[in-house]
Amino acid sequence: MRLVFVVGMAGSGKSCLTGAFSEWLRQQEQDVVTVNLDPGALDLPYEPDVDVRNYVTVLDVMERYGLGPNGAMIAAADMIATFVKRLEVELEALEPDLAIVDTPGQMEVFAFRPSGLYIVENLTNWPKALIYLFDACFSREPGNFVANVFLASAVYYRFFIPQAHVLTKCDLVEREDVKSMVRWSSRPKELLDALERSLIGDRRLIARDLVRAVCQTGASFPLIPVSSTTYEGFLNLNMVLERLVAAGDRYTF
Ligand SMILES: Nc1nc2c(ncn2[C@@H]2O[C@H](COP(=O)(O)OP(=O)(O)OP(=O)(O)O)[C@@H](O)[C@H]2O)c(=O)[nH]1
Ligand SMILES: [Mg+2]
Repeated sequence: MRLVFVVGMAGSGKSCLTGAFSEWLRQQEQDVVTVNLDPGALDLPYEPDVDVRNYVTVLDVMERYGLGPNGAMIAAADMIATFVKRLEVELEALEPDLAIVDTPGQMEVFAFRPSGLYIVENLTNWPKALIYLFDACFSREPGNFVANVFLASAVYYRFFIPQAHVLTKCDLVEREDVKSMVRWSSRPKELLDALERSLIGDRRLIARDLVRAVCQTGASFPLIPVSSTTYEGFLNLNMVLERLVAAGDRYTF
């Protein structure tokens, strides 16, 4: 049994990837279940097997405590921590080979509040990994790509579990752009060259320093291009996840 958390910026494709990748894995005869940890989700593109909204929803929290949507989102995400044991009982009863966990829309609520770390550490003692999503539409600008690299390293530094990096929505951008982003992700020199061409002045200097700082940590972010619409790249993603979790070590792909 393994647990894989799907994390990325708002709208980066977490829920679609959870739905499409689980569907693809089922077609490969894998025993996979989906977990929704987003208490604010209204419509999901999949039917979760375990759903935090059975315990807490953002709408309920808004009504009960008179909070606005943002405050209620934070409160609801923190409340999830108190339901971890119940979620775990549900998951263990299903005994899947793999559980894919969709996380709250606003990544910072999950990644940078204490409750998110508590959930990742305490939801089962199964081997765990994380998929960090780069939205191809957002990341094709070199400056945005660097911002995403920085966020991906912050998430790795935060959870410290094996982390795979996925370029989502590849069906929406040109093939050449996909190739460029994949090259930037494994060859920092090419990313630095792209920054030279696209940014000027202090922004260029800062972006360059950010890339170098991430390189110095030794973390690497080779991107796996995927599409939740065409299922492109799911074979690669599955292989990387199997290697990551089997290795039982703490490093990134
Ligand atoms: N064409 C295409 N659209 C995608 C893909 N993945 C996601 N989308 C679209 O991107 C939008 C956001 O996708 P979601 O899966 O809801 O993203 P999310 O990260 O779960 O979003 P929040 O939970 O609201 O932050 C939706 O309109 C999806 O239809 C993809 O691979 N291809
Ligand atoms: Mg979502």
